[in-house]
Amino acid sequence: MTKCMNLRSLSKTISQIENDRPKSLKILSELYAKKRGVPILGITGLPGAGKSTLVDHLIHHLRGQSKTVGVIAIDPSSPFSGGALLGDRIRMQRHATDEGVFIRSLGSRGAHGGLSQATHDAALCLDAYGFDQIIIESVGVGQTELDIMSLATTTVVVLVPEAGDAVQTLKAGLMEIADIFVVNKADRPGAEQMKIMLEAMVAMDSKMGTWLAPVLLTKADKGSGIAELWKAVLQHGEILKKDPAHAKHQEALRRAQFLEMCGEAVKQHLKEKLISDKKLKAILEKVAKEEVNPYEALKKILPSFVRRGRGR
Ligand SMILES: Nc1nc2c(ncn2[C@@H]2O[C@H](COP(=O)(O)OP(=O)(O)O)[C@@H](O)[C@H]2O)c(=O)[nH]1
Ligand SMILES: [Mg+2]
Repeated sequence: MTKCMNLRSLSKTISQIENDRPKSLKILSELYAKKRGVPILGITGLPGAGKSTLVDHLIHHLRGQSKTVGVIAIDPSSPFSGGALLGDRIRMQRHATDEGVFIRSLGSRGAHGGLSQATHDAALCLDAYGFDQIIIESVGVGQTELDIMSLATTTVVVLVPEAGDAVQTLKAGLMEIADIFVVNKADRPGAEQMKIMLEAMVAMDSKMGTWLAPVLLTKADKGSGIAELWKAVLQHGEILKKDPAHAKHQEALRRAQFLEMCGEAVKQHLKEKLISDKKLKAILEKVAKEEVNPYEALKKILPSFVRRGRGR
């Protein structure tokens, strides 16, 4: 990590990008030029599963190896960066004065191109600023999480012994994103059964030659199982380096991200036009009042945009 790292300026940079992405393209471009490809560990699972507690202990473990850690804690349901996320901060409080640790919360507020884009940008900042490891904690396993977790090099899905039913319903999404399963709160009854069930699921789902997601038991509040979890994360990272499918996957990811960036930029451009262009604004109002057919309006607007945009 660079010695001159300034956590305050990092925090300001992330806010600036979050608040006005279109105006931040220069900063993002400079950050991208400094990008080193730091591994990202994604931690997801239902609220209360113990993700933040696990992250807190993982930070401790990594700091013990003199590794610096940047954490992004996400709660899509939270309209603010705070609120429900306060719990995450408290859980990781003991690292607040450590210069080698940076923790940033992201809610859905102010996320210009959506939460997934905001997370991507924040992760880029952490990478460019020189952290050795990035961790993203994200609540739940909905579509937003699937998008966010696609940024992760390794994804850990955290469950608890009582989550048997949830596993059945969330099965498809979970299987797809989990590189490692953690059954946390292993001090409670049913942990071993849960592990057996997950292992059976993994065995059924896996294709020959690919990584078999291990199922680990942890007691995060006691720091138990953390070293084993970190070992599995490193093992997964090593396997990825040798897997040709991983490079292809990364390419597909960058392609999708770029398309999303383009779409977002066009949307922004259109929004600005709708405000400044009287003719467009009039059409928008007519659509709102159901005075025109929106599909006809779109057919009318679209060619004019293509023409106007040409050659620029
Ligand atoms: N019994 C038990 N409680 C735990 C364990 N790990 C975390 N907790 C508790 O579970 C609650 C939720 O933890 P938190 O890390 O905030 O969950 P998150 O919402 O997934 O981030 C807290 O009260 C933790 O102290 C564990 O292994 N066993
Ligand atoms: Mg949490």
